[in-house]
Amino acid sequence: MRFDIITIFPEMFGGFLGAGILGKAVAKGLLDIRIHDLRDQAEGRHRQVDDRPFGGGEGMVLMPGPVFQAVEAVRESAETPVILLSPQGRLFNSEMARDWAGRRQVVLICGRYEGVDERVGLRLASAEVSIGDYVLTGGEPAAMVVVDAVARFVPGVVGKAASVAHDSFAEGLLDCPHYTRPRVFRGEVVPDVLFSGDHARIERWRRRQALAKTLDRRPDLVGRRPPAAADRCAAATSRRLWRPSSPVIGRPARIEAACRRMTSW
Ligand code: 6GU
Repeated sequence: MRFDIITIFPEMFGGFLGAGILGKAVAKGLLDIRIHDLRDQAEGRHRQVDDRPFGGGEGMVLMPGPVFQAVEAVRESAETPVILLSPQGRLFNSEMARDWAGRRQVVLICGRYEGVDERVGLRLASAEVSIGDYVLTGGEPAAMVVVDAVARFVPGVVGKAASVAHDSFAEGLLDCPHYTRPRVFRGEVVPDVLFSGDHARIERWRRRQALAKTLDRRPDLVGRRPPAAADRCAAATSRRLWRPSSPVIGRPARIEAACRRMTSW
C-alpha cells in the first residue's frame, strides 16, 4: 500500500519511517511511504507556499495552488482518498483506518495551524480529519498517527493478525489488562486467575476486565454497539466490580446509564 504525504517539513518523518514495525514493513515492501516537499510546487525564488489571510487576521494561510499541484502530481486515480489533516476535521477513528488500509493509495496533506485555504477542503480533499480535541502546530504528527493506525490493518505489517483483531476498539471495547514477570512487583500481585490454566475462565476474566475498564473510562463506547450475549452477564458483573478511580463516591450517572443500556439491550 502506498502513502503520499505532502508537507512543508519533510525532515520530520525520517526517524518515524525508519524504526520499529513501520520501518520493517517499509523494508519488506509492504508499505511504500513517499514524502513530498510542498515547496517543490511553489513558484518564485522564495518558494512561497503561504500568504496573509484575506479579511485580515493573524498568521499565514497555505495557498491552494501548490497544494492542488502536489496532490495532482501524485494521485494515481480519482478513487484515491485525499485526506486533509486539520483540527477542523472529523475525528479520526478505527473504522477510517480500516477503510483506508484496503486502498491502493492514500494521500495525506499536512495543514499548518494557522490554516489552509478553504478550497483545499472543499474541492481537493475527500475528507478532513483531526486526531483529537487539541491543536498541534502542524498536521505532521497527525499524519504519522494516521499512517501508523492505517498500517496496522495492512496484512503482514503486524506479526499476528489476531493481535490486531483483539486490540482496543476492534471490538468496541478498551483492551484488557496485561501482566508479565515478576508475579509480585512492589507489592502489586498478578491476579490468580491468570495462573489457573483454565483458558475459558481466563477469557471470561479478560472480557469482564475490558468491559469494566471501558465502563469506567469510556462509557460512550459501550453504548455504540449491541453487546454480545456473553457481555450482558459480564456487564452485570462489571456493575458490581466497578470502583471509582477518582475520589468520586458512587457510580457517575453516565456509567450507570451505559450499564443499563448494556444489560437491557
Ligand atoms: Cl490533524 N492538525 C493540527 N494542526 N492540529 C490537530 C490535528 C491536526 N488534530 C488535532 N489537532
